[in-house]
Amino acid sequence: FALLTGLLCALALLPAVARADNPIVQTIYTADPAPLVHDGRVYLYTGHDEDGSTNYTMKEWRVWSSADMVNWTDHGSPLNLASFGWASANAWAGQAIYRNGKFYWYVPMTVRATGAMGIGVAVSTSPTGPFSDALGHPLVANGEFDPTVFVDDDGQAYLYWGNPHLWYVKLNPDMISYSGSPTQIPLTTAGFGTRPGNTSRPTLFEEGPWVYKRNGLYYNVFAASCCPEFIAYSTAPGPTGPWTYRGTIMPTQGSSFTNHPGVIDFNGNSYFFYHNGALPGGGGYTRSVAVEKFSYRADGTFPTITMTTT
Ligand code: FUB
Repeated sequence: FALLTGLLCALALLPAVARADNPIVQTIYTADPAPLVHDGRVYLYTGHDEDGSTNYTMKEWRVWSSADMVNWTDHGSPLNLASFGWASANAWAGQAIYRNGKFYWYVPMTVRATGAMGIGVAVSTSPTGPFSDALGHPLVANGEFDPTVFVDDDGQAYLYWGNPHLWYVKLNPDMISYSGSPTQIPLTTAGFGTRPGNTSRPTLFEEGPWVYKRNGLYYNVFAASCCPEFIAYSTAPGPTGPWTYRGTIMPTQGSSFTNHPGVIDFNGNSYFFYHNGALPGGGGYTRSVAVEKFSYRADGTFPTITMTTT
């Protein structure tokens, strides 16, 4: 009995480590994966589908991490709506990035004063937090959401976001202010594909951009069409375009009508993160983050990636 008690006490002191295939998180419903590679680990920032209600009950973000893409540590929720005094609801899809010794986490929420979506930025010296509101007000607030952040090789940082439009702004080196005004990226069918039968939104771009650079080519991976969404991508010779539509990465599959991409290279492999409704009770408001290992083709294009659905 003493041995068993000792073992249980020792286990209680360890961080929570879950061994998972897909979905990565099997204890709660999670959505909107945003992976970050830092110092030999993958940090996975997610949203939390809290009660399955059809209006999204999402009040916090969560962090998980792994050194091997198999065993994941649960770091809890180091950021939530209450961290932002100006926000009232909708802790939706964000992304975190490391720069100059700090972690900056860009997250969209409803702005209480206007009832429209805005994007805040939280800061921490640790990838697992605690994070706090860096500004006390939204960084940008034009009613649109789903930020992605990217620092180019020349040190210029960009924040992109949007639904129904696609916006970008150049961030200052402090990562919590910007120069110039938010600018719309033209949503042309050459750049973002053609949405069949929809004249109000002629291109496939719906939401959830994920912008990065690989081998000199700029990628914008995004949730396409609605609904259900699939994941598609465009490429460009520069961070602001001109974008060329390159096709589908992950077709519509499973019981979630949304999907949301995150792409990284880690330890010599490429990984595509997404969400679906694969947990028991899963669906459009009870989602789960998942990941697939993939290889780019020699010319830098994506293969078709299918979901793990069981
Ligand atoms: O999770 C809430 C919203 O659903 C996200 O902001 C979108 O990307 C979609 O996944």
